[in-house]
Amino acid sequence: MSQNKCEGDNFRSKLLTNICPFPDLIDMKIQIILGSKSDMPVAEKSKKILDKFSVDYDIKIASAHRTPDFLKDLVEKSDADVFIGVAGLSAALPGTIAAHTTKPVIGIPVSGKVNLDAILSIIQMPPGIPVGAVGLDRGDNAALLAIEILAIKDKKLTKDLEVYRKKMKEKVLAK
Ligand code: C2R
Repeated sequence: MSQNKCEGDNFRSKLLTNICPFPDLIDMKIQIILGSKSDMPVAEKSKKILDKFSVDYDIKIASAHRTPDFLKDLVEKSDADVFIGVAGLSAALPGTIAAHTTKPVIGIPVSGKVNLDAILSIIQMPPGIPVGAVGLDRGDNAALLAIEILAIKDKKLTKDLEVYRKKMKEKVLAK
């Protein structure tokens, strides 16, 4: 059971008194954070994979640039095992998430007019604060990588990943 201070006997009353600002974070494995709601199509790809593997997740919009305090609070209070940060343009978001946690962070650069701006912002982290990066708009791969991290300690997820790859292989060979 997680140690989120929002849970327990008083959970409902805490909710009512607004002590618990992130009630849906409880027992959640993956926290997806979008820099803007305009990034939602990329998160939809992650959702599809996470739903397929029945992995719990939560999606929030929080920006390193626009809502720095909210983002810090969200990351520090989260019980998630893995974070996924989705951002375009000058994509400080995944790196800033990583600055507030020692848990693994996967960054998804969102495509735009330039593309390299977001890719390099996520990949070129200074030594000491790593962020794993997937390709442009690759919400699906970010979710799979997050599942692979969780699967290290979860035999069922490992099995499910094996089945997923087997089906993918069969599909490729059938063409
Ligand atoms: P709007 O569509 O809201 O103008 O956002 C978002 O991820 C989005 O792709 C345009 C783009 O700005 C990005 N954004 C960041 C950050 N906050 C928003 N890169 C950040 O903190 O890194």
